[in-house]
Amino acid sequence: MPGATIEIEDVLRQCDVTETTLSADEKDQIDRLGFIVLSNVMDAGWLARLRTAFEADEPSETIARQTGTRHPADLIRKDAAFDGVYTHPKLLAAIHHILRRAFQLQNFAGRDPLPGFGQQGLHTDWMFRAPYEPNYAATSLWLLDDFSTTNGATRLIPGSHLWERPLPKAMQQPNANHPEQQTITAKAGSVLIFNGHLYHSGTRNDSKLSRRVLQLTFVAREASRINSTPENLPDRLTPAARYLLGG
Ligand SMILES: O=C(O)CCC(=O)C(=O)O
Repeated sequence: MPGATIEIEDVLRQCDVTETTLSADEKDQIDRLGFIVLSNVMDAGWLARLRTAFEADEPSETIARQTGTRHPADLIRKDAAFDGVYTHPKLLAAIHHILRRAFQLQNFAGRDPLPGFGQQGLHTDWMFRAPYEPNYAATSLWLLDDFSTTNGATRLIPGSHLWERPLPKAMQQPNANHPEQQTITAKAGSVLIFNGHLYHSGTRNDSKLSRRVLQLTFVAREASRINSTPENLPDRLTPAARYLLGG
């Protein structure tokens, strides 16, 4: 019905999210550790389509030469293969479990640290918040390549989303390592989802291999800086997809 309002509960239902989309163990891991790795989310055919669409992004090549990291952008307008990413039931169930209220996408782009590049300092994806405050952001990385210990995989500090004090500035420098940090290794086709208040970062790609991910950050709807439907969205997008994009 034109003009009908849609709520997050409708979106979750339309995207096939139910109470059991995540198991009790998965929810517990997200609560305690602040992250989860889901294996085999993308099958070989979908992975191949996503890789091809990722590589079709020519302007990002220019950016790569300057920063050493490619960031293919505007993905939704470029290829329908991306539609199933930000509307995936497991992803939405995990994001809703973290944020517990209406949310939307804040950022959806590729990230590909080329050999020799990609080291970041440990950071969170949202400002530090007091323990009594809710979570404001949640991020997901979709692995288009394997994550190994040498090709620039994500590092994170399990449980740091529950800290009552921010990480000291010196520990946030790219060359600093935290004793509790863990490097995530996983197969292409996996999805890493983490609380936006968890300390994490990309690491330097010390291999000759690529380490492409799709990077999605969701934020609580009331805190989003996107307050209307983005322009020129493809006609094929469902009402749920449009809502998730800020409409
Ligand atoms: O690509 C990664 O491993 C993490 C990237 C990240 O944390 C960022 O770009 O803020």
